[in-house]
Amino acid sequence: MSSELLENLKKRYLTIRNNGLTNVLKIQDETISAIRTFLKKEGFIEILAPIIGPATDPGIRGAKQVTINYYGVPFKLMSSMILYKQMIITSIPKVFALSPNIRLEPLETAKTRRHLTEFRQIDLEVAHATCKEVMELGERMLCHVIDEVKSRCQMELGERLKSLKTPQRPFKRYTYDEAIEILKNKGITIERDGEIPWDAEEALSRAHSEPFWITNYPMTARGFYYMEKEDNPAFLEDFDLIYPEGFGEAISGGQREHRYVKLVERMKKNGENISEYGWYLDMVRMGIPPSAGFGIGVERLTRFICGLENIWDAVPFPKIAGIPSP
Ligand code: ASN
Repeated sequence: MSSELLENLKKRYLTIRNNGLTNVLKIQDETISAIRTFLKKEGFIEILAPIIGPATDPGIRGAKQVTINYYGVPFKLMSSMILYKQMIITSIPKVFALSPNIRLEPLETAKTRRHLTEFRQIDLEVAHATCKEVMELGERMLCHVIDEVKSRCQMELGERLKSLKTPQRPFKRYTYDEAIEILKNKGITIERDGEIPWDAEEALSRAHSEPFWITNYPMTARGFYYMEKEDNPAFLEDFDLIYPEGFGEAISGGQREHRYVKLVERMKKNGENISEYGWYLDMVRMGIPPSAGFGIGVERLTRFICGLENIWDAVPFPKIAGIPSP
């Protein structure tokens, strides 16, 4: 990252005055409104997201959680509200929140142009739903948002208005194994039990002109809360949606493990300290409904819609790994 860019980020109070950013923020506002309208029509209720709690999402791809001292008790800043989504669907079967997340990403993510250490996701959960159902919902939601923003923000989108196309449904679906094969044919080899690295994911994204799904990531690569595939427990009932044109990951989600015994087994396999999950395990022991859901990153969606090179131009007050900006 150039030192000029670094200075720019630290002096956001100057760069925020340029027209480009004003347009982006108007588009972001319409994007969020369009998602809210869509989800409410689908019967979802919006709740207020938690910001701190005794435990948070450990499945954050190498990023670190932040712990604070809450009256003598260690508390976490939410890295995602997944555990709380499983709590709320015991009372509201279709729920979403605009949830702020903090993840101390590794320093090298400053170069991916799509990682923030403070970001927001529209996080949703549906009781008794399957992966297939929430993936279909995600497709309709993305198409709706693009249609709405294109009709409401013609001036603000400028040149991007022409190149931003409403995707064709249904989106293409690859399993993780198929994605690994495609990468192999491109000369990129990946261990079959890990995450798809950021640059490989970007290469895959660049090779597509429409968004596409990758399903069934390996159990060893993701959080304990995704259900194992019944016919092949080494892989999960989960999915990512990848934007085309090199923009990379859009959505991450899956079906949840709601069975107490299985969940404890998974936590142990993932090396979790069970004693840190007090309320969560008490709740699951009492019984929670099966569910599926996902989160869509708001800044990444803005970056894609606006066709921006850098994620830090898709947020008013960007926080990038290693840069102490306002
Ligand atoms: N929001 C994701 C989900 O619903 C979890 C995450 O952000 N890691 O599965």
